[in-house]
Amino acid sequence: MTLLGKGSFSPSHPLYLGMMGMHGHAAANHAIQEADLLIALGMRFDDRVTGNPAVYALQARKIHIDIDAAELNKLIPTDVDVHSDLLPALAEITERVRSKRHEDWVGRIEEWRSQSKVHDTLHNQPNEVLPAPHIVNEIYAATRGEAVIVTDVGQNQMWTAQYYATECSWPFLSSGGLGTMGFGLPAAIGAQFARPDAEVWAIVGDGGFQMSLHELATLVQEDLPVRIALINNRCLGMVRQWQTMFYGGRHEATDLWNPDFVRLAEAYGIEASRAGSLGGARTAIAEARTHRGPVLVEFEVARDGELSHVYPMVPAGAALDAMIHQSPIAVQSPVGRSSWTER
Ligand SMILES: Cc1ncc(C[n+]2csc(CCOP(=O)(O)OP(=O)(O)O)c2C)c(N)n1
Repeated sequence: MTLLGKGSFSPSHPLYLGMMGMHGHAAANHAIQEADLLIALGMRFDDRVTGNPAVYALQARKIHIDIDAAELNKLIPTDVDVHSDLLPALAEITERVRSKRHEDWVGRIEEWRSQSKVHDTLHNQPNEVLPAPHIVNEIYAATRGEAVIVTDVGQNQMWTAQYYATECSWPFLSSGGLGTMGFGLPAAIGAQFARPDAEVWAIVGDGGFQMSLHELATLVQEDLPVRIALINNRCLGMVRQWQTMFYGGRHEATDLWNPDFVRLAEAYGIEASRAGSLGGARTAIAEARTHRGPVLVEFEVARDGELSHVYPMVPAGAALDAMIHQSPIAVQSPVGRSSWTER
């Protein structure tokens, strides 16, 4: 699925592959590149999901169904395009096709997936480090996927998309193609108004949070129990990652001076805490869940080094299956493998 498609197909289904694209799951990207048929439902083949369009899914015949006729044959030439709302189109197609099994193909996908660590449960982590994916995993484990998850834009967004396995009836709200930093907190406020009884988490970075943090006042004024998970890497992490990986480490205008977020939240009358270790994060998340008003938890994560990057990554302009994976130096892996490497 695409970033905005999260929540439309259950992650517990055996054919669920996760997210595709630049920071997608390796199995999804490999499957797309090697498929002989792609049925694209309501997606628009943005470069963030295709990688280099010239070498995108070359073996696949492509069927594209979209409600917006302008999207058909815009970026990727298709064999069949259907201008329709998905619901009637899928209902009609389902009537006409017979179900088939493709054991070999599913087996290959299983192999790619078994080599991937994204979505693995976390065990035996050293307590002194706090890789950002673990924060999302802890929120996922605590909420069992039953929360409204809202992200900001940047690394926080990609980690959340990768590690929070959104169940169908639970929305995943994220700013897609517009990529609007500052989206997270106001969108979470809207979500909490819409679902007053739901547990709403805003997972944000320190840069984007500062673009709309004045809305903390709205949280208090309206007594909205939004939980804010602030992943503080003291920089504009996503842009800095590109500077590190593709611009010779020249970090220009991406390091941030930040206020003391805990004291800032407290100044608004919002309960706040800080965590810099896995154990601390787990405790802080558990406490945040029991609090009945708005709450902010600041998670201190690395600004530099391999743990500060989102992996896997398809470099801009590369083929979708030319993913860069974390070099095998990092922390003990979640499931006892020797590294965080995803193949
Ligand atoms: C309003 C706006 N300005 C700039 C960008 C470009 N941009 C995308 S991600 C990013 C960095 C985000 O940093 P932060 O909010 O700290 O999140 P992190 O990537 O560190 O998780 C920037 C500057 C954007 N998407 N929106």
